[in-house]
Amino acid sequence: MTSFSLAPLYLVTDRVQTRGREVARLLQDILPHGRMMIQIREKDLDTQSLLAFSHNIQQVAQPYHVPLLVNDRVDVTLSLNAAGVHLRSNSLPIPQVRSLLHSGQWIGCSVHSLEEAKKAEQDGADFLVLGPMYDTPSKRPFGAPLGVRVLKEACRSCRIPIYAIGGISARRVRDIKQAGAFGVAVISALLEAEDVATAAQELFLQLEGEFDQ
Ligand code: TZP
Repeated sequence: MTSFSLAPLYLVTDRVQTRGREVARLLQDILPHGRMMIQIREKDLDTQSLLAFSHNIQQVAQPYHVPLLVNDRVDVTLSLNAAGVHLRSNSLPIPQVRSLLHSGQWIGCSVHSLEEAKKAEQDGADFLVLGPMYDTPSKRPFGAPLGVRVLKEACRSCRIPIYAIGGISARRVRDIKQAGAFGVAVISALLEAEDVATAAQELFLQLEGEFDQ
């Protein structure tokens, strides 16, 4: 497997949140603007459709050396020889997944509290995605957003990189970085943008900015 390094922008796919545009087509406009990673998160696709979708994204991303992770599906990750798998709270446990992956493949893990973050780090996750940080429509049924205070505590308590997710836009990146996060994970800030190239440029500009800690 090619060795990759983590990038500060983590795009999470949702092919029904693109205003009717193909994710692969949008990526062609996004990828030239900076270093990112992609998580395939298409929970409703059957296995073969998911494999085909992911393979297509992998082909588009490969020339840019973009690490690709697959949500929950260790089998699809292995079949694509992807950079890693992204686990959710009801996925196979981290130690079991670790024993199935090749060395060098990553385990990213979604967490929703400080306690979950600490546990996932102890269990051997390579990086965490903590959220929802701010209000975001798809997560309203699960209660109030965590807010930057919890992010700050998690960044102080954990040594592995943490990405913030949920309602992240370019104008919120400064606060997220000042809280100590390694990066941001987004769906709508990129995939729902009318002009995805400009949206990507704005996010990269903010992510690369130097802020007072
Ligand atoms: N996990 C926590 S919030 C969220 C996920 C998958 C949705 C993020 O979507 P957006 O559009 O970036 O707020």
